Amino acid sequence: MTFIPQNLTEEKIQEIQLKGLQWTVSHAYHNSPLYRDKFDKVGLKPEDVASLSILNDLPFTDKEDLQEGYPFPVLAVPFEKIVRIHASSGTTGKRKVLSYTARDIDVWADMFARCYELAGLTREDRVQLAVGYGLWTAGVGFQAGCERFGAMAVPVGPANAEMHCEMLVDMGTTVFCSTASMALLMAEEINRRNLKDKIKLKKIILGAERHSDAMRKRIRELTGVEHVFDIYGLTELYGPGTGLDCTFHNGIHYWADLFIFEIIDPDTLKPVPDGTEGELVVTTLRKEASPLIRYRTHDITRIIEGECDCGVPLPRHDRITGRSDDMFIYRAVNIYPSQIDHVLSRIDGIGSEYQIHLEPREDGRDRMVVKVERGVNTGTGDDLALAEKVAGEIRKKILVRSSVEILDYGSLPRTERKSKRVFDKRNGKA
Ligand code: DLL
Repeated sequence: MTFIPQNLTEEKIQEIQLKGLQWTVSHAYHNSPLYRDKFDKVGLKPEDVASLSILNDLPFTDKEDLQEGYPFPVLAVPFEKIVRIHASSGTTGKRKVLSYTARDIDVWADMFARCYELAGLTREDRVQLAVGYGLWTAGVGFQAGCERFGAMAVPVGPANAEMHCEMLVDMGTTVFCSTASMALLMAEEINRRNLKDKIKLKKIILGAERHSDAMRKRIRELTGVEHVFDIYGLTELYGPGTGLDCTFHNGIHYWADLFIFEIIDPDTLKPVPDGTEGELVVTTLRKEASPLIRYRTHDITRIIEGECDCGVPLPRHDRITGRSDDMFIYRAVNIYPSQIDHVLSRIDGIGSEYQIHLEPREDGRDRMVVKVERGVNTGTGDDLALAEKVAGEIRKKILVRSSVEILDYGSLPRTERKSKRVFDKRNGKA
């Protein structure tokens, strides 16, 4: 069973990428008015794509292009070739709707099967799916990949913890797939119900949102699983399954024969050297219905150089540390929520869950309140010292003052979807 391409060399990947880029540019130029317009504006024709170095000259696309083209943005095939659409949740502005041909669905299932293979699954595995079905890509993506791979899907969906626990025990589930938030929720539930010894769970595959080292560690401890894998993906790029970390957990292998990943500086829009953090920009090589050319994901990561010890000949990017658009400015300091994650992950005695509240004050100065849960078996006696410690570390590492509230373990909301961490109530913001 090999879904992951073997015998790929760097030269071979570049060869595939150049062919794929030539096909995509020609396909998009001839079939999508949006792309033709973008190319005409910079005076480029498909014939100009003679080497991969031209990538830097190609125009970017961004979420506004998809939103303006609602409901069928960047469409490059006639309607009779579309067999399905998906849409992203779209918290701001219009939803982004992406279309799929039968071949797109097929490529996506293959791509996802690679993830299960990389995570070391076999056909004996029983894979419980706790992600949402419907317009979101997650449910059907995980399921189609599982069926293509040949393991047994247990498609519970985002049901309640009760139902999940029942299925974990009764179905002998070995692999659990969900958002990072749902994985934590379930890990706590497994612990609360003392199910650790009654279940056969070996692996958790989680993604869809940034999560901290502390959160992964907590999930592993509570469930006793061997591995927690980080799966990346976005609706625009088929959905979940664009890559996964291998059992060495040293970066996310991505499918460089299906898309090109570039990392750019989000301010200058210029590529950064390998190893440097920046914004991930993606170009698809085989996508028919909604091809992407230099699409700005706004996700922050870096390319990890060198070969992985696992021997898989596909390149790696680091975990997603945040989004270029989730930065907030507080007292003239630019802060990413991941920086707070990072600080909290390294302090003993607190849990992995937190919220950042930005509030206006009467004197006109804003206030940042960081609400953090006490560690699971920690008493209230040390709250004051703990709060001071957290505030002190935030001040030392991020250079801002904050008020820290220590809350009971489990008191912050748990969700089966993506968690909201920043609540900005300044100047009429939400
Ligand atoms: O979240 C697809 C997905 C579902 C991936 C389930 C993994 C598991 P969207 O709703 O379009 O698609 O959201 C995509 O979620 O641009 C990232 O900001 C974030 N994201 C996805 N996976 C990860 C991850 C799905 N592993 C957006 N780590 C992306 C951090 C992630 N952030």
